[in-house]
Amino acid sequence: MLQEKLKERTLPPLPVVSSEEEWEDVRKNLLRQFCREEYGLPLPEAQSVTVQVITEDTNCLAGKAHFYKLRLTTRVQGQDFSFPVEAVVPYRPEPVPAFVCISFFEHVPNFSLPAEDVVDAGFAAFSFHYTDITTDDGDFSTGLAGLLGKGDRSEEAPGKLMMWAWAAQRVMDALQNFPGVDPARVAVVGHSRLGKAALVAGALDTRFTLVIANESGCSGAALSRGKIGEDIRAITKTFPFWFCPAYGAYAGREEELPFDQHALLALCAPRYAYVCSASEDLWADPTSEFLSCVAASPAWKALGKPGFSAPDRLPEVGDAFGDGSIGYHLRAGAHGLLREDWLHFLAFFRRHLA
Ligand code: GTR
Repeated sequence: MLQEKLKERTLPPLPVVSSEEEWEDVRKNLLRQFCREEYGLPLPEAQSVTVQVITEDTNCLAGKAHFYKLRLTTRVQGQDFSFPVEAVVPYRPEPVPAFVCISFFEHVPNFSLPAEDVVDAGFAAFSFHYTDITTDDGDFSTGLAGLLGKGDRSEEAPGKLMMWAWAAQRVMDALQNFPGVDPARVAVVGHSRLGKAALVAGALDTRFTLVIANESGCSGAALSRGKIGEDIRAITKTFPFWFCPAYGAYAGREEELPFDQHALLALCAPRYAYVCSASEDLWADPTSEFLSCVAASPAWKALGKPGFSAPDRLPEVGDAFGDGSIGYHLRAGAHGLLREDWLHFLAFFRRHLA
């Protein structure tokens, strides 16, 4: 039944590969296409990242965790760019897995980060506030955009999603050597526009072992072809600055895209990906998010991984599919990142990577 539904979407097929080496080449080409047509060219990596502890509390959550208020200073193209990060790291005998949260909030915990649940499950969380990187508007003259982009809005110039993704990668740089954290088990997570940014970060940087896109919708995890709610015309009209200018050419012309968003998910293979939808979030379109997981699955299967494991039907509210390499759940309610979503991420992360 799901294959029939997918046929209606007339997706460009994923390239077929038979080995991880072959996949690496194919992956790079696919990533290049996404950059050129949708998100813009990647920013230069940092030459160095230094971590300064601004304040810390060794008795966080009544003694369960170490809280940090950090400042990360990145050296990039001979210039410094710095931003704040807040973190909780549970006290455990062994290094713990961690989340990098691209966040709408400045502090930890916050309305979208149930830090105590995360800590109790044995995970650390590092969170940065997205507008500390670059403003969420068409201003490309300040913050990271001003520093690295110099106001460039040529066709393939990076949009804001690419810049938030870059910052998540810099947090990942810092985690390569952070007390109590295992850099081999780090997830990147974001909600909505920041779920799109998390997918970009996960596509660019294979050090993220799990990529979580919460209700990322249009130009995130959801298929563009046949999507209801927000489409490329709507998103590039209201938020042209999230993307490279070239993406605007696909407004109302989804069929002409050389890829669809399932291929962005596939760029996580053979690592793990997690997609979630909320039943009332029709603007994001849960069905198109779910079908994207189905369509991405062959990328994992080709590499001998389980892919997406779900029954051959559309999801019902309350369903959670966590057996495969791609996890998915559909919760009741409206657009938002809730504790309920986090409990699913924690269960998936523990099941596959703890
Ligand atoms: C909406 C936008 C979506 C989604 C959301 C959000 O206005 O249309 O693509 O990203 O914002 O980030 O909350």
